[in-house]
Amino acid sequence: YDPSEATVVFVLGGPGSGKGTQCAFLVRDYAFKHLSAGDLLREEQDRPDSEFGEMIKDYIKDGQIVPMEVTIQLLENAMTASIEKDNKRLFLIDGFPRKMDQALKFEEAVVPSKFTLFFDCPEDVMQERLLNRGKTSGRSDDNLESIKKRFRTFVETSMPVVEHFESEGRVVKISATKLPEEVYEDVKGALKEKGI
Ligand code: UP5
Ligand code: MG
Repeated sequence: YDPSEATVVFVLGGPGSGKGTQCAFLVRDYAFKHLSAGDLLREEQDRPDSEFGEMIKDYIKDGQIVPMEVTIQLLENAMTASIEKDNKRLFLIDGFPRKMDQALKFEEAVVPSKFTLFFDCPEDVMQERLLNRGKTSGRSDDNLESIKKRFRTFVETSMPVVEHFESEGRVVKISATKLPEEVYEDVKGALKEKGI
């Protein structure tokens, strides 16, 4: 099997916009396999014999984007495993691509995405959610200093990816400020329109 047989929906949005939360609803109700790039990087970071562990740790704490070779390889491995082991080939790729080079490389070397779900959320709302989550998450980047850096990276580096896809008419924008279940109603409507 190879990942080019897959159907991919990118899930983008600022830090704390609710990507993971909405993906969890989708996995409950649809045949999606959820792949969070951030989760894959954190797993790789914690793998004892990883050659990238220290680098990933530094990038995440600093809100910087890990070099795409690492992230794309982790995604490809996870996609192949999902296709081979579970025969699942419908993917939600959460939190990736967050830089133009990653977007172009992934769509050329792995598979073009079907479309992008973009969760639109103001920074003050995201900040409150992340600080709140930080009380229990144990995530090294759920502190005010890292959060500010993540916002900056998002605006400067990741929004251009969303705008690029938008210019091609390949983005469904969803307002992410309502209750999780209310946001999810809009997500389901969007998927229906896309034939999923
Ligand atoms: N919450 C969610 N929805 C809510 C709602 N509608 N109303 C009220 N509360 C809501 O939600 C965040 C919090 O808000 C939770 O407590 C939730 O209950 C609540 P969540 O669903 O986790 O939001 P999400 O958008 O997934 O936030 P996350 O923090 O995961 O976003 P990031 O994009 O910052 O994190 P990610 O894990 O994707 O990336 C982390 C880092 O990894 C990056 O900064 C980067 O350094 C690195 N990375 C790369 O280098 N390359 C990649 O390709 C990907 C990541
Ligand atoms: Mg997440």
